[in-house]
Amino acid sequence: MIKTDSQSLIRNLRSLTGRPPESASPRQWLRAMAGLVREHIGAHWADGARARRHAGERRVYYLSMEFLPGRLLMQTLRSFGLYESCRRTLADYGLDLEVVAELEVDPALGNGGLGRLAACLLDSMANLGLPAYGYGMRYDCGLFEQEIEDGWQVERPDTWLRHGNPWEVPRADLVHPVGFGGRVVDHGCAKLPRHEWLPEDEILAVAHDMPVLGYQSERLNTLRLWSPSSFGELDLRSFNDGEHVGAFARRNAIESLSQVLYPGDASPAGRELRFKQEYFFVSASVQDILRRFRRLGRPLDRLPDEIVIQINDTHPSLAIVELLRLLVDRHHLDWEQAWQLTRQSFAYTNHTLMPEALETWPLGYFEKLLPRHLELIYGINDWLLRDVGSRRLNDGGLIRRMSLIDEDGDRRVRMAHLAIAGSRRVNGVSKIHTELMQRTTFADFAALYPGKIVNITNGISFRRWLLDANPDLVELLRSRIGDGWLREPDRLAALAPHADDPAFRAAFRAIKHRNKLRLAELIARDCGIPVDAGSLFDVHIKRIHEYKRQLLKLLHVVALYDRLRREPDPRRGARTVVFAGKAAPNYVMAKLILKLIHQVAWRVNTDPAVAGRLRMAFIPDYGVRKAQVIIPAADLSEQISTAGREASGTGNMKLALNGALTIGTLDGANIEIREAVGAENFFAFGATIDEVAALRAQGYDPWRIYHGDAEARAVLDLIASGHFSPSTPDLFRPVVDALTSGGDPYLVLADFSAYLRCQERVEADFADVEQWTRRAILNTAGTATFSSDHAVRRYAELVWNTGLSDGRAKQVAAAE
Ligand code: 26W
Repeated sequence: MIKTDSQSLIRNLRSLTGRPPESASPRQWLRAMAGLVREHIGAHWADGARARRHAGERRVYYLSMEFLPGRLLMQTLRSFGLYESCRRTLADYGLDLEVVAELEVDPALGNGGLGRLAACLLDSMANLGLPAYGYGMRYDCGLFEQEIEDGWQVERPDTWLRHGNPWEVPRADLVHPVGFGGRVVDHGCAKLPRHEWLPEDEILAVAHDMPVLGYQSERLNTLRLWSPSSFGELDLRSFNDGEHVGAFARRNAIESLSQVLYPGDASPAGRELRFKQEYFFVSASVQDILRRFRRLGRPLDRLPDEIVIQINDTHPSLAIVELLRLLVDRHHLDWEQAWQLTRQSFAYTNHTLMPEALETWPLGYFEKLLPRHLELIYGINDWLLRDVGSRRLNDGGLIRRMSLIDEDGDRRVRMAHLAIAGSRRVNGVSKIHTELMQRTTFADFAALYPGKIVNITNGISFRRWLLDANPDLVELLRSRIGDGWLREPDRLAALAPHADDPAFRAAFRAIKHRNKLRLAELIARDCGIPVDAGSLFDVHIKRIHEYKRQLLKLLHVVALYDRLRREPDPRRGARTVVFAGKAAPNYVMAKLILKLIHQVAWRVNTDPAVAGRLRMAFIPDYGVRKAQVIIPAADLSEQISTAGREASGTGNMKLALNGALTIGTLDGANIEIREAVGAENFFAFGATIDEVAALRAQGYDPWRIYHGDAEARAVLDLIASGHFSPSTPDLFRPVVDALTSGGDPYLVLADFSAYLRCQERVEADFADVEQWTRRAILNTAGTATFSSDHAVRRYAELVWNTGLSDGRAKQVAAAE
């Protein structure tokens, strides 16, 4: 078996790269291994799709502007039992599989939790044997590659397709035209209007398929990514006339659609491009979904029985209008019937309540680019507001508040209202976030449609975040509780009693230590900073955003630094603070915070007074790949958002699963993690959501804290004094101002002293090695409920009605 796999590998190498094994480069071997895996995948892929078509199950379509699937090679080699043969074959030619595998790119087609959640849910759907498709955009450049120059973030294009994508199957045969602009004509009569949209421009969307594998299962789903086709788009006459640049104008315009994930939205052109991207990808997806449905030969009124389309935040919400348009204009259904079918076919996940992140689009964009959709939106709005009126809920302002159109200012479509009106269910991503949706931002909708807003707390793939990220720990777990938890996550709870076994604790600790050494190597390589794997590894890793409060963590570091400078305390344990995360390119404050992190790190790491006690590192270019190294090595997980701001968080789950203790506010999924792992194994601090509201109502005054708390004052003064930026002493003035005179909506100073006290407890507790390890193990054991398998089961029950009851899931597991 191994021998034939080895021969196949070499055959792949020759046919895909044209090189003999003796002279192939590591990258060529990588391609050959991917080719080998693809051979194994190929047959299953086709079989799986065919088998499902007969089964007549409802298909789940997951639409997302972001996907962060991570690397696939190692996981798939293991899944198909190819790991050992590849390792040996490569070794025969003097190569190390682990080193070669490092060359695989990590597709950064996403920004944060929402994109990674999409990947975890797809993983679980495949794992549970649910027939599901992911739909997204195939961006030519991922988010961006983050480089650090003199402590500042510099964005470089992330050319992830430079060496091709060995996993994707381009489907030149699968294209859909996507229209923009033009006008709407009415072919009907007054009684029976029949509208037709005549777009001015049409761009072809081409499918590219990526496999999505379940754990050791033969079930394979598809992630279908769209890119615009500019094939043949060259004005040959201009070109021959010497217009070598102008001849490519149209090609460039088309290609710009999929160039980057977040076109800078500071300019109107950037915002319009994002709007076009959203429509482009949902139009192609909805056409594709209808195409597949039509092949079944069922009448259109069966649509909601056969499909459900989950939209990941509002970014794909134009899909609702697109489906309505196709049903009415192309399939000539009556409006009311088409709308009811549409509403039953969609479900919407909300990931944020922050007003600035709730999407709205100016009516002007619709007038210019999607005139027919605008008519349909007005129709939906009429329907919605009639519904509101008929239920006598109106309290005067209600119609205005619930309307799809925000009449204030430049008149915009509220995409969240469209998404709620057009969905069978709406879910929040943690208990508290769902409650806030019901109680605050969407209270009117909750009253109009009782039971529509439901909670499905996020989850994470244990295959990715333990099996792939922490193989040593998986081996240890196998030796004690087997690996049934990879299929039935609840079995992880069986680990808890082992926390009382000193031998198990020692083994658990040894693995953590090895993981810390591995992270120390990464830090030495990427940052040139030596760190001590014996110290407390304290990690704050996530997008840089004021609500996530990297600043609160920084104030803590500065306070520690200041204390140690004044009185070096030999009893204090050593701590290594690790930051990682990207700042949005035009988020000025986030970039300044990132710079401050570097300047504080520079001081801390070079001041002999704190040497051996405190170290700090910022790991550049955070993504799935680096997360897989950082997370298994963490002792302390920082989840310190201002209460009410973090919808859920998923990094918090990954860290707890890998045996980090959390220090966190009572926000998002932290609340549920604390319940699951036990309050005694979680460091909670800070203002609760109600306290935050009360503070705001009273009129939060940061100056009171500044004047009343000597340590807060000392820390802010030290930053303001230019101590961390001697050559430009005023550099961080805006940061200090934001926290004080700016009124700080994120209430950093309000939580400062509680946070410091809580950190003192952390420090004292970390010194008790045995107890700490015990609590770390209980974190791993307690996190079972945060498996994305659970989340998918809940979606299946509460939202999709796909009949994936526990019974069926077990049946699936047993059959495999
Ligand atoms: C341009 C519009 C926009 C705004 C915000 C696009 C994308 C975003 C975020 C980066 C979305 C995001 O990642 N949200 C996170 O979603 C996770 C999965 O539900 C949650 O766990 C996080 O709390 C939430 O911040």
